[in-house]
Amino acid sequence: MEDIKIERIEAVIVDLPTIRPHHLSMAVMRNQTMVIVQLFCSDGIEGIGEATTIGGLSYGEESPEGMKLTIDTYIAPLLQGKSALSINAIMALLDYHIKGNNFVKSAIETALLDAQGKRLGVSVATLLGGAVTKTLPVLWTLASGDTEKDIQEAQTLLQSGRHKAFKLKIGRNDWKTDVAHVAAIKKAVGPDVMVTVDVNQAWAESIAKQGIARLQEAGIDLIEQPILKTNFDGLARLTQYFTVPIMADEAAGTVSDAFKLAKLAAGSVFALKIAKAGGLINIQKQAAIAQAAGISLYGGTMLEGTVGSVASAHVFSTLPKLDWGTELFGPLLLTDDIVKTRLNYSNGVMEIPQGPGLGIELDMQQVEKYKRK
Ligand code: MUC
Ligand code: MG
Repeated sequence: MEDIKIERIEAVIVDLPTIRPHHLSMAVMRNQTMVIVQLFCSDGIEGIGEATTIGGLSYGEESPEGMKLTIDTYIAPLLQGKSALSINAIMALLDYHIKGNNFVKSAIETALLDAQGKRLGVSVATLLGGAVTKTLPVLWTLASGDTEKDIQEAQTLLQSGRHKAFKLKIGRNDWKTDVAHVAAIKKAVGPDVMVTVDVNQAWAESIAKQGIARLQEAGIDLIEQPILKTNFDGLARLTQYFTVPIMADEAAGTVSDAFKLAKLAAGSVFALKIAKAGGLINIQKQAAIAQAAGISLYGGTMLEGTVGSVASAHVFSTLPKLDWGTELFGPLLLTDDIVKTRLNYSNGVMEIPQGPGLGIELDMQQVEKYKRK
């Protein structure tokens, strides 16, 4: 194949309202801000990607505004004129010149994979070795900030069959109040519905020991990131102490984090997210580490819109064992979308688009409508 160059890269900030406020320990979201990347190649093919975080700078170390600036100022000039055909070479070049900034790197890698898939007429999952499934289980996060509203939301979703499992976000209140909130929801949905809890680092280790004991008693299936992400030893202690599985989310950022956690047996499950890992290829590396260490996997989200969720879905679909399913519900939390065809969610699963590349197309009128001016 003759060489094909990257001609230009454009990044826009898109703000979409959420269907209701989404309460996390560190922020309340009323809209979601996505950085949408378009990568134009010399053969006329365009790849798309998404860099999204949660609550400005309250979750990750990259803000939407900073991500756009990084792309415009550093990445676009660096990649202009480079070959679009070796994604590994481009990612190595980015790692050499740009430290960190994994959310942005994930968006660029996604756009390169999308373009390459379109060029070769195959899906991103095929480029990554091939999918083992065309659908993925997707849970829903109850985080309205109100116990009764959460119970109603759960019941409506169970009745419609769209979701069969839930994740609860806690850590904003006194731990006993939070545990009572979780226990009430678990009791309402019953023993057959999987309920997991994400503390988003809010507990000290001593509180976590008391809180997790109560959550375990209440029948909660999985505890996500109870303590500070840097406390790997504490996560190992909790993992060993409790029967209920403990999941590393914020702690399991990069490939190297996954290796260190696996060495310490800190966490019995890893939440994989393309943004934290710096791309889809690194997800497969993290998954290999987890698999070798006997750690289970969960397909996480940075609450991306459709572009980022589909990119995540493609790589998650290549993993032979995703014991805890996924939380790729981001597009459903938004009132509108910026792609031509919205994703299909029903019967507890999402359908992964099967066309070339990501298998989705931006609706430029919608992008224009929600683009930050
Ligand atoms: C997180 O920490 O897991 C994922 C789902 C959700 O509601 O929040 C995110 C962030
Ligand atoms: Mg989490």
